[in-house]
Amino acid sequence: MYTLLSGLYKYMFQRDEYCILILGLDNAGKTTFLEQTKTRFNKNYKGMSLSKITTTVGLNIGTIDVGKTRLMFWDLGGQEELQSLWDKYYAESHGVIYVIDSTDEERLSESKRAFEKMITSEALEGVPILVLANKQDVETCLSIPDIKTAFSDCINKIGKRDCLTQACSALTGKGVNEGIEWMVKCVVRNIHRPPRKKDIT
Ligand SMILES: Nc1nc2c(ncn2[C@@H]2O[C@H](COP(=O)(O)OP(=O)(O)O)[C@@H](O)[C@H]2O)c(=O)[nH]1
Ligand SMILES: [Mg+2]
Repeated sequence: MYTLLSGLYKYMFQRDEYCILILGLDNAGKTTFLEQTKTRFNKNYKGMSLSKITTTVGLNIGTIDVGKTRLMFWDLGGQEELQSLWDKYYAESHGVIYVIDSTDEERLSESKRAFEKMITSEALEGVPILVLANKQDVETCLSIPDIKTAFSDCINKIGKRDCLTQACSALTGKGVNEGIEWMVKCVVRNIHRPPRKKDIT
């Protein structure tokens, strides 16, 4: 009887919570993506003006609910000296969103190096990765095939995990819902990292 009631309580009042890291070089659009996501998924959220976002030093946190799934985002600073802090968060995370600035060809190889270092980290084994080719609203930006070619020697390091490259504009919101919905599906079915159980508040 107790099991039945506690199961019912959990069904009614608990939600599965997943931690998602938002990584990528500084200026890639991570914080803009987080604000855009919160604006789209939280009905009453009045976000800051996207054009007024400034460099992140430290960490931005945001939460969205998609049905009974709660995603908690950690948007970490991407400057070189802050990248060394990323791996402190790996063991806690259920998914990674890696943001690339598709207009910055000059720093593409730097972004690839940071990506490679991240995906080869043992603490992230099996964790789904959404690669966002951001700033696709800029006409002269690199295309998805261009970016996939530049990142091609990372492919065999991705291992057994879900990985999707999604064209996106954090500024206009294009591709944001598709990316988030994909991530929700992946974390929910990933049996290697159980969610945290949280009472609905
Ligand atoms: N055109 C365009 N600019 C963007 C987009 N996303 C971010 N930006 C701009 O890129 C700059 C850096 O964005 P920010 O979110 O602070 O990057 P972060 O350092 O990765 O958090 C800002 O000037 C943003 O307005 C996008 O999708 N399109
Ligand atoms: Mg930022």
